[in-house]
Amino acid sequence: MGFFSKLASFFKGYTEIDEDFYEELEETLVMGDLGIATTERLLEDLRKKVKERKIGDPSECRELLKDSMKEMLRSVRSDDMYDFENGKSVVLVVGVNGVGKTTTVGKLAAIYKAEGKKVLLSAADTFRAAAIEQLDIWAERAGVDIINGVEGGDPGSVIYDSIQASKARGVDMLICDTAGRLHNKKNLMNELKKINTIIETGYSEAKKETLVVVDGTTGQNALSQAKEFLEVTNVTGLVLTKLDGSAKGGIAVSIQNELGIPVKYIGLGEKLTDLEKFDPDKFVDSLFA
Ligand SMILES: Nc1nc2c(ncn2[C@@H]2O[C@H](COP(=O)(O)OP(=O)(O)OP(=O)(O)O)[C@@H](O)[C@H]2O)c(=O)[nH]1
Ligand SMILES: [Mg+2]
Repeated sequence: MGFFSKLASFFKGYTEIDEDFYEELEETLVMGDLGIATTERLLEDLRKKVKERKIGDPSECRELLKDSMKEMLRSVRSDDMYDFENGKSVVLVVGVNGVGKTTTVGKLAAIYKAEGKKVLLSAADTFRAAAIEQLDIWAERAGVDIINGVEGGDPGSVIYDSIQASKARGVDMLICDTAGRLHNKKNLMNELKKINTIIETGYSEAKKETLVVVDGTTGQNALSQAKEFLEVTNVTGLVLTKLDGSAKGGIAVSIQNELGIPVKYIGLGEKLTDLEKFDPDKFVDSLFA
């Protein structure tokens, strides 16, 4: 059951749309991880619709609110947002430690492989012990090849080797796992810049997709994390993981509204098949179901 399902009884508890109604609604939306800015935008939208359409019955607001959320989510999406999945592409997967990057790389590999694409994984997290073995296991599960570096080695050179291998083997999707933690945050961001340069100069003919992975159970923290990556790299999409562990889900709406970047995939579990493309209508319906 979605967090906003409780709104059904909430709407029934009011006989008219007054300031108390808006105030309580605002509290509920903020509690559902929508954040202040997005909540205010949604309420503004709702007030406008209520006024324009001369709505007096609070229960009608439920559908209006759902529509506003759907419109909000659609507005950050474009017809070509999945274009990188067709043709030669590099998918760079970034995010802070523990959010689900490596798992997402494995799941993406399985999806693309099932679509008949030639997939190669790049184990560019050379920092954390056992990160390479972890990705190796995912490569095996998905049935795809992997280019490994050595622990403590230079991530840039793993990326470089992976690009050469992609060209030589006619790879469609090169998916790169990266470290979530280096000695400090500045190091992490500098490393990402280096990796970007290597991809841009070494594989300029490929489409480039940079996915920031955030953990859906961390609420508004996910938003501030994603913002830091936006400052150093050209983020083209978000992946929201662990939604199976959170009933709230409002973060999916607020993060897209506030960053203007679409969530392209959602993680719904720890298994290979637990990754889906984000569907705004389906998602909003499930929040209210
Ligand atoms: N329930 C659930 N767990 C997930 C999901 N995605 C990842 N996980 C779990 O989250 C934990 C961390 O996942 P990783 O893929 O190792 O995360 P990471 O970002 O690569 O971590 P670092 O490499 O340490 O930065 C693991 O226990 C995963 O099984 C998801 O969608 N749902
Ligand atoms: Mg990892």
